[in-house]
Amino acid sequence: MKLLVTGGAGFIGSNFVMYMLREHPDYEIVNVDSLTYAGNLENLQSVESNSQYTFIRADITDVQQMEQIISQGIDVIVNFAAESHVDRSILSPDIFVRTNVLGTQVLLDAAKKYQVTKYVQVSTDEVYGSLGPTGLFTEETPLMPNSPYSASKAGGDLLVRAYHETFGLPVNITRCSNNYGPFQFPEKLIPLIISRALNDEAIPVYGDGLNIRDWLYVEDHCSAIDLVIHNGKIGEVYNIGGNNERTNIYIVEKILEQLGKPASLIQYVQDRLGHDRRYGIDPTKLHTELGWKPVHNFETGIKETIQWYLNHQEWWTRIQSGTYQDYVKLQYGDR
Ligand code: NAD
Ligand code: TDX
Repeated sequence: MKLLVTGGAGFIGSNFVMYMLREHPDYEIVNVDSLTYAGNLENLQSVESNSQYTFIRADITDVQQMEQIISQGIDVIVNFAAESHVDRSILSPDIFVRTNVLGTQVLLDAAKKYQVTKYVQVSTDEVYGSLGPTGLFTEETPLMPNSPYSASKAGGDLLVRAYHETFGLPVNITRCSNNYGPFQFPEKLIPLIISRALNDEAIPVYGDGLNIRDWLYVEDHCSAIDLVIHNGKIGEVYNIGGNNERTNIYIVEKILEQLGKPASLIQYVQDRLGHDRRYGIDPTKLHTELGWKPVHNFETGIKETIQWYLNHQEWWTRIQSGTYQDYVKLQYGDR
């Protein structure tokens, strides 16, 4: 199988590339990534010399480049490429619409033109909006996105659905809860807490800290996508989640405790605009139809993740200092 992974230099994409090369050593993987601030080739050092793996720097909104790449015998496309950070979408929604909506449409057109076997859209539980204290998101929950990020992801999802209904494109959409694990960019909550705590910097907690997220270890997300690629019923949506709901303040306190850092680092700050109160995924369909089970438990997963950030301080300090962006400029120019 020849797999096109877009956004494979980001957090989940790079974990997925490594996971697939390990689980399916006979597959060819083409990783297409434009290397925005969030794309980091350092994540993929362990597979750089694997002959089954190729990296191409390209933007998913570039029709010519996407057609050129997809015309080279791609069987399956897995689209991870996206602008992914909610706070950034509040500051600059335009790039979110460009990559997450237009980029998806460009990939869908090329997938249709070159008749791929399957197109998988990696989406998020945030498209369903916010939950009250009870209930869970199922695949039938109406889309009610609240941030420019989630609205742009919902826009992408609706195009994927439409290409299936209108043109019969063989698609799946996956909607996963919050991921954590190695190689997550230090703007996201968990690596932000770890990196700031290690520097004895204040930890900004939005609002009352009681917003709830449903956390899943990144490798469990990868195994779910692997199953969807192979066994997902064409046209279906699959929710992915680990039944691990935690308040933000629980996460902050847990990490500070594990690092032996004082609770006085916690600083309550102004709430995020449009801040969704609670996410919770019902993953029954994935369990019953595809037999998926997460293997990482949250308490051990978070310990391992903290240890990973302790062992890879150079990785995140290079990102924070901008050295990595200097390298990208040097290596690729301003393209
Ligand atoms: P990330 O921001 O770490 O990585 C995104 C990658 O996409 C980067 O490597 C970036 O360079 C690349 N990219 C961005 N714009 C591009 C473009 N126009 N062309 C080519 N490449 C481009 O994001 P992530 O956290 O790894 O998320 C990956 C996917 O999973 C996203 O689609 C996101 O919506 C989805 N998702 C993420 C989470 C989560 O908790 N992080 C949960 C559910 C779903
Ligand atoms: O400094 C912070 N303080 C804080 O209280 C940050 C960065 C976040 N938060 C809160 C906001 C959220 O309630 O923590 C929670 C998690 O925030 P993020 O890490 O920004 O994630 P979230 O907004 O939940 O979105 C993530 O999960 C779903 C990913 O970024 C998305 O790409 C994915 O779709």
